[in-house]
Order: sequence, then C-alpha cells, then structure tokens
Amino acid sequence: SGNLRFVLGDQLTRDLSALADIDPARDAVLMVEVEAEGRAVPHHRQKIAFLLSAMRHFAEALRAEGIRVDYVRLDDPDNTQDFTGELARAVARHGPKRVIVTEPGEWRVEEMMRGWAQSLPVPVEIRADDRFFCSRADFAALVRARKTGRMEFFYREMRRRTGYLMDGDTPVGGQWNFDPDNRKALPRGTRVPERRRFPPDAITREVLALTASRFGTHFGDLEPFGWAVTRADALLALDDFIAVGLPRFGDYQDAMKAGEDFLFHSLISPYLNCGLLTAREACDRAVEALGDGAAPINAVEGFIRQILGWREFVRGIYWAEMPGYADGNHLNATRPLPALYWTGDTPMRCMAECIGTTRRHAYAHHIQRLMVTGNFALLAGIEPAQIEAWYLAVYADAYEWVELPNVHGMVMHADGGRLGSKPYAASGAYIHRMSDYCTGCSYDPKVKLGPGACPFNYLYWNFLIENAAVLSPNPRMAMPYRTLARMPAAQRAEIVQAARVFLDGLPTDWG
Ligand code: FAD
Ligand code: DLZ
Ligand code: SF4
Repeated sequence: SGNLRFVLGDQLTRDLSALADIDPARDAVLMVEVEAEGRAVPHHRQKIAFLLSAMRHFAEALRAEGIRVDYVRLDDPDNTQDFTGELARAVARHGPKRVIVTEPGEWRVEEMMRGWAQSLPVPVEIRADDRFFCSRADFAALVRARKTGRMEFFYREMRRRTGYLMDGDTPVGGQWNFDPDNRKALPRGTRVPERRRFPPDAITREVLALTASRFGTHFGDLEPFGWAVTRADALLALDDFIAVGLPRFGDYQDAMKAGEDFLFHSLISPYLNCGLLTAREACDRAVEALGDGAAPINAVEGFIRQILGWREFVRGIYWAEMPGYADGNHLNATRPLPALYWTGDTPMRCMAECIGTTRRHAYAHHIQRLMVTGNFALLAGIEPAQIEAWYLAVYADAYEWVELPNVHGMVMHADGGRLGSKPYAASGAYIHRMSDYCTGCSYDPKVKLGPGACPFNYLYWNFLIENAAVLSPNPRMAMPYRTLARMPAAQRAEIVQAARVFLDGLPTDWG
C-alpha cells in the first residue's frame, strides 16, 4: 500500500508539499466536501460554491495526470460531514502506510491534525506549507531578531531577501514606499475597466445548485457567478489585472466609488488563498510589467507591498501569536453585531454600498473593508469575536490566518497594537474625501451633530471619549485628543448622547 495524501480546500496547488514525491502507482489523494467546513462560520454561499467548484476542478486536473483521487462529495450518503470522520473512513478504505498533509490555514484545523496523529492507526506526517515567501520558522526567527515590530521593516527585509524591486542594496525608484502617491480619490468621469469574469461551466452549475440546497439560509448571492475555478482561468484573471488594473492600481488604491465594485484592484485574493495562483507568480508578473513600461513604480511597489509585505506579515503574526491572539479585547468592546451587516438595510449609503458588494460578490476591496465596515465596527465597539466571524464568513478570500490579524488587529485594535500602532478610526470626512458615497446619502458628512449629522462623525468622537484612558497616552493619537480637549463639555455630552441613541437603536436580530 501507498500513502494517503489529504488535500484541503485551500490547498489546490499542484506543487503543494503534501503532493511532492507522489507515486501515482501506489498513492491516493483524498479530497472531501464536508458541511462542517461550510458551517464553521456561516460562509457566504458564493464562497462555498467557489471553493467546491475549484476543488472539483482540481481533482479533475490531478486525475488527468493519472493520479488516483478519492473525492467525497457533499451529498454522498455515507459522508460524515467533517474532516476527522472522512479521513478516518478513508484510512479504513485504503489502509495506507501513512497519511500526508500540509499544515492548514487555521489553528482550529491544525488542532484537528494533531488529533489525527493520536486517533488514527497510521502515522500522520504534517508538512510545512511552502507557498509563502516567509515560512513560519523564518518568521519566528525574525521575531527573535526583533525584525517584525512593524510591517514596514518586515517588508524591507523581505524585499532584500527576495530581491524584488531592488537595485543591489537600494530600492528601485530610490524609496521603499510610494504610499503617499497612492491616496488619490477617483476624479469624476474616470473610466473604470470592465473586468474579465468567468461564466459557470457544468461543474460550477452543479455546485451552485448543491450549495443552494444545502446552505440555503446562508448570506450572499450565488449568482451572477464570475470567479475563475481553474488554474488556467485564474492565470487569465491575473493577466487581465496586469493589463487593465495594475497601471492605475497605485493611484486609486484607496478610492471608493458607488456602483464600481472592483475599481483597479486585482481580485486575485480568492485564488492566492485557495492555491490556484501563487504569490510568487503574481509578484513576478507585476515586476515584468514595470520592466516593460506597462505600469509605473508606485503601482507595482504598492501591489508588491500588499503581497510580499502585508500578506506575509499577517500570516506570520497569526502563527506567532495563536492561540492566544484571538482572545484579546484591548478596548473591551462588547456590542453585538448589528443586523445591518447581514441585511445591508441602513440609510448610511457607504455601509449599504460596501455590504451590497459583499453580498453580490463575496468580495469588497481593502479600503471598503478597512475604512467603512471595519471603521464602523471599531467606532460602534462591536465585540471582536462577532465582527471577526462576519469577516471570516462573507469574503471568498477569508481564512483565519489572514482574516484574524486584519480584523482583530488592524481594524479592531483588539490586540493592543501588535499589528498597527494605532486604530484606523476616522470620521465621515475621510469617507467623503475618498468616495462619492456621501452624495445621495440621507446624512451629511459636514454635519457633526443634530438632524442630518453623519453617524461616523459623532461615533468617531464618542469612540475617542469612551477609550480615552487606553488611547490618549498613545503619541500617535495626540492630535485628535488635543482637539477633543478643546471641545466644550456640553458638546462632548451631546456627542455621547447622540452616539448612545444611534447605537441603541440598531437592531441586532435578522431573518
Ligand atoms: P488587491 O487590492 O488587488 O491587493 C493585492 C493582494 O494583496 C491581495 O490579493 C492580497 O493577497 C494582498 N493583500 C492586500 N492587503 C492585504 C492585507 N491587509 N492582508 C493580507 N493580504 C493583503 N485579505 C484576504 O486575503 N483574506 C481576508 O480574509 C481578508 N480580510 C480582511 C479584513 C479586513 C477588515 C481588512 C481591512 C482586510 C482584509 N484583507 C483580507 C486584506 C484585503 O482587504 C484583501 O486581501 C483584498 O481586498 C483582496 O482583494 P484584491 O485581491 O482585489 O486585493
Ligand atoms: C472554507 C471551506 C469550505 C466552505 N468547505 C470545504 C470543504 O468542503 N472541504 C475542504 O477541504 N475545505 C473546505 N473549506 C476550506 C477549509 O475550511 C480550510 O481548508 C481550512 O479552514 C484550513 O484553512
Ligand atoms: Fe457614510 Fe456619512 Fe457619507 Fe452617509 S454621509 S455615506 S453615512 S460617511
């Protein structure tokens, strides 16, 4: 007998460590569709369909190579509907010498894997996931060398190690960071490119019907479905981005526009995170575009920073800090998640737009996640675990290794500043500057209090007031706290009152 190689839904990469040295004559690959993964949090229906379809296509591709794939479908009557049960059944079916897996993207599943080593009658070999530029061990070494305090220094170290955008020891373009060039609002009349989408094939259509019947109550539209579900199509999606998105990616990285769900973003995170694309090929293509003169340095550096910097940094933090990381609640936030996160039913146009794109595509771009739905959760003091579960459920690219540091750390500051030195709190003025949402909103971003006041305004000051004991000693918060100190006491009281009335009026029950 050979080895049983268990491949999870976010490990759809031919070079996966668990597939290295596979012997098609003796080994088998196990893949399982299980309800427990779809319900660990109530995942967006389009995300479930995307992943199941990508899994089925990946299994087909392995079979086309002559590899034996034991694939358990969701509607198989014998399916026990969780990883542990399905692996145990498969071990009984195959009687393998060993089970080989690649480390997963979530602590929860890693614990399961450790359990398998105990409960199964055969050895379980857990291999490192080498699809990242910085392995977990490398990151741990950088932590010991005190090079992971802030993303920027980690990123520079990764630039040096990989040689991306380096001229010897100096950064291409003479600076490490072009962020100050990457904060433009979208000028009125700017043409936004049409993006390549991929109509469902027969396998995807079958999976869409299955998802509708099994996960009918979950949030999110199933159709129109336009994600790539094969590696070949994911590569076409990457090409499309490099051609039509990357040239202006930098300029409008932080811009938002009503009705434009994608702008100049790459839309590749679902593919990177489930394995259809590798981070290295995405970076290589962007660097090539710079070399060809097809994209400017601020765009290419901005893109590389997100993948080589942020993506690797948050993964490092996740594995370095778990399991304790998820438990922190630095700002003692306890409010339940308002129903509007699921219904999108709110007169706040920015929130309705960002939740709308989330429902339609299981996608929202970074600044929508950070500065609209994230900022609101921070200012409203939503309990970290509740908003984390929401982000983990609703985005097609969400796995805990990347979701948790972004939400718990970057957005909610619940980690006390491990990830970012201050909370990204902002008032309505920021959203007004970076988007066109406020035109056509029933609130006015210029009104601070009273009728028509934008809730972000009084929620912002209320947040500073409520968290003064924790946040005011932070030097990076000195400016807003100085402004607050100059505010008459009566005005502060009005702010607190307005925030209380608004927040207490938000329904938390939904359908
Ligand atoms: P682009 O804007 O085109 O960026 C290119 C790539 O850079 C992305 O595909 C992604 O791989 C990487 N990247 C950019 N920013 C980050 C970041 N902060 N952390 C990690 N990688 C980054 N990203 C996820 O992949 N999964 C998540 O669950 C996730 N949750 C988030 C939650 C919040 C509250 C915030 C603020 C950000 C989150 N992000 C997450 C990061 C980022 O918003 C998405 O990666 C990005 O919007 C994906 O769209 P894109 O591929 O078009 O990205
Ligand atoms: C997210 C997800 C879903 C919805 N369904 C499956 C599944 O049926 N089978 C599977 O192997 N993986 C699925 N996944 C992805 C897993 O949740 C993911 O592999 C783990 O969380 C580890 O990162
Ligand atoms: Fe959002 Fe306030 Fe602008 Fe309305 S006015 S869109 S609530 S920032």
